[in-house]
Amino acid sequence: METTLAIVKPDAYKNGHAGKIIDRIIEEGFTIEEMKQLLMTKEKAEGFYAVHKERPFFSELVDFMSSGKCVVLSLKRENAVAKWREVIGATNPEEADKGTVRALYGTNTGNNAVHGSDSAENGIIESNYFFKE
Ligand code: FUP
Repeated sequence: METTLAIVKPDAYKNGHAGKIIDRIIEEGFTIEEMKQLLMTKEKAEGFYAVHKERPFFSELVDFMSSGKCVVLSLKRENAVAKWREVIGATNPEEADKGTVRALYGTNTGNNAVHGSDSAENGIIESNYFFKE
């Protein structure tokens, strides 16, 4: 079993999509190991996206992620990382396949409704970042 971290980002949360996204997670066969709602501080968001700190969109990304409540979930499933990325679709919702979470609920690359880990190793690191404090 693999672990991935999912986040219902502030745009999706604010627009009332958290419940539908959590339903989808369950329908797709994931087990929710941990789940919490939180308002990230800027520091928490900066730490989470530290890999992007030299990128031009970093401060906008940190402002967005700390702009409102999120739901953070640690998920388990066979092939969890690839499966969740398939379910959420491309980073830019306009390029995401029809029916994916980002196509359904995202607005643009910055406001793209959800997060998914990009490797099994990061799935564990990111889950620990929120649930082993
Ligand atoms: P993803 O793995 O699909 O979440 O995408 P990335 O790790 O490449 O990017 C993480 C977040 O940075 C995205 F969810 C949104 C933001 N981002 C931008 O705002 N602009 C960009 O050009 C790329 C990413």
